Amino acid sequence: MSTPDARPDVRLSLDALRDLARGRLLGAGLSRPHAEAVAETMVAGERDGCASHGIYRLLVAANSIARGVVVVDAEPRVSEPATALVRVDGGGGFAQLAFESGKPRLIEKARAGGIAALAITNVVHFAALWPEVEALASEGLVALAVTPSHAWVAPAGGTRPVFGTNPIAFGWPRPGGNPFVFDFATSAVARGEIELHRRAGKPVPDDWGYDAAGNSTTDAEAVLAGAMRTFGGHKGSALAAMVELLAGPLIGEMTSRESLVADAGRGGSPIGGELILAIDPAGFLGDAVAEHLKRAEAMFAAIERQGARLPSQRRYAARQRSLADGVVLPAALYDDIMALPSGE
Ligand code: NDP
Ligand code: PYC
Repeated sequence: MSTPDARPDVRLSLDALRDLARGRLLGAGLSRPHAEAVAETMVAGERDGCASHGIYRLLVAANSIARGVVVVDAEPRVSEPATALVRVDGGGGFAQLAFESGKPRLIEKARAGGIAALAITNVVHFAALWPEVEALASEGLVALAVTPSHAWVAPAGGTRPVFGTNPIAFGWPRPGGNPFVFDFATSAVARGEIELHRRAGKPVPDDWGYDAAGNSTTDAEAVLAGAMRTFGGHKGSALAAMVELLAGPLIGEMTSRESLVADAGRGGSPIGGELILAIDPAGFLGDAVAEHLKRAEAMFAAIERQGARLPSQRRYAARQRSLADGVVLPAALYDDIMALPSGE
């Protein structure tokens, strides 16, 4: 990969970015349905100013494909093991198409029964979770999504990796507005952020992780080779364990340790599952939904009245700017992407 230089950054419209992403994913060998689904999440990440899970992920996805971690033409298989459950076997492909395949039945079941769960299994996962919970909350549902990754993160009190970076994403519908959404790793920061620091040759804060000997370090490369820290000490550590359990053993899928073993040193993205819960507020509240969603709005207003911001507000503002002006890619990243073969 190239190092940062003084060349000008590259501005692209979202349509041009989508074409670029789809073309490179096809060039890497992905089938068209996968290439379109995967490109969409990368474009959404870049559009919303999420650099660690935006178009940079093209390099990550291409690497996983090149190393034989991904079934490039997998066809997700949807089943319904119980009234409130949807299961999608992703067939070893990327997670995005598996989610798209299960989403319609998840929504229908949540509306019919008040609550439903989607277990996605047998997928390769490199993406942010907010596009999924935002999509469900935009349908009027409350949503929670979790997925393990590779064992990169030490439990609080230890210095050797056990957990993945294990994100938790939550979405809440807001009448007449964008949903309330948060989505963060249970590690101090997403691994992608440390990778971006390494690419840029920048040090990381000394509370992001340890080197391989268990010492705190500001060297991004050393943290990547050592262990990351959980956020919030024992609290993040327990939440990371919860994510492992919910999207691992509960749905018959791998923990982050098992995912790393399955990777067998190839350096691909995490392999395993994801659990998504969807709750229809009307299931609990019936005709009183509007009244109680209004009370949620009062809470959001109380947060904002203090000058504090809601999670996802920065993202929605970035989205507006990107829709109007396109996005700007660092020259080195653009060059690395352009060096990938195009399939269009
Ligand atoms: P951050 O620590 O940056 O936290 C992101 C969340 O916190 C966003 O919802 C963000 O909203 C909100 N937020 C940030 N600052 C504030 C603030 N001052 N006030 C209110 N809300 C705030 O993210 P991470 O580095 O932990 O994770 C980044 C991404 O990495 C996530 O999308 C996650 O899904 C992804 N990831 C994926 C993994 C996988 O295995 N697939 C593993 C780990 C991470 P906003 O966006 O509006 O700023
Ligand atoms: O940034 O930690 C991360 C990550 C892992 C898998 C996808 N993103």
